[in-house]
Amino acid sequence: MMDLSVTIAGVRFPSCVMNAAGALCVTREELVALGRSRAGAIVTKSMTLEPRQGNPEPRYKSFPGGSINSMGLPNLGYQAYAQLIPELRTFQKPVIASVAGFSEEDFVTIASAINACRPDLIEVNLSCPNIPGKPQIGYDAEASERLLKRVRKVVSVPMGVKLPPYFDPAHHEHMARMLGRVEVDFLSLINSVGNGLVVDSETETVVIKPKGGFGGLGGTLIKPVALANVRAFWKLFEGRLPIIGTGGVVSGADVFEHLLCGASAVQVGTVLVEEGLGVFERLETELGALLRQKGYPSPEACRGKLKEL
Ligand code: HRO
Repeated sequence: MMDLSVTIAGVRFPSCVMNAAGALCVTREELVALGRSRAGAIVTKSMTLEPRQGNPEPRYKSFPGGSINSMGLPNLGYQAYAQLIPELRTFQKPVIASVAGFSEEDFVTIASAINACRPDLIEVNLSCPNIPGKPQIGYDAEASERLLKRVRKVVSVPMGVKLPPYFDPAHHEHMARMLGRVEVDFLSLINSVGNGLVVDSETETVVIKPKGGFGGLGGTLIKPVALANVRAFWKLFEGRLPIIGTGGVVSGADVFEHLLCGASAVQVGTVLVEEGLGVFERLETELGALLRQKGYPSPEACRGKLKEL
């Protein structure tokens, strides 16, 4: 089996495939299971100040081509994750703590307390699409800059930002200029494509309950959006800011496409929920075989090497 380890912001990952925040990573049991699995890291559910039940069910549904969710940040609250981090650090892989909140103050409080537990990295989630009445912070560059500058001051471990998808080069450029003014160490691209609507024509209904059926889209159908965002930020930072690609990874070939676009590693959400923890070994096998067949000795060897016509 090919060595699929990678280094991001100075941290070594034993494999370049890990879970996406939100996917099978809310409870202690789920996080420990990720630790025991072949996942390249343990990424936590985005945490808030208080424990949360999340939105009413049904709130996740898969369909041919992807998934829609409006979980509403169900999580144990940051103090529970702070207590868990020492145990999670005993697995031989990085722990990435995903931090969320409902105000700038929340993010600072949580990031500061979690940083003190020394996760290997912190991912600041600026892109939850599912809180009624709360727009995604990542669509407001000025608010994002204010928040990230405050969080940066209290975080000493490598700090990354989980961004929503953008659909215009002007937005990629505007965000990249903002991120250049904040010392971020990596990017996680992309969160779900927010506020999609899936309809069941048989029952003539929406398929999830919160927000009238609107929710974040994931899975195969968002892969081109994810690849475009990985590529756009890779180019804007001239390959000097590590990117974790998320969106539409179902096969080793999908991982390879993210790497070609500039990702250093990838995260899996929908396919992990649908297939379970065995997905990590399958993706490693598929990616390893594909890289070997193409003559690449490592994931790093193909990073960013996408050819243009
Ligand atoms: O919990 C959620 O509803 C959720 C979050 Cl926080 C997020 O960042 N992305 C998503 O698709 N769902």
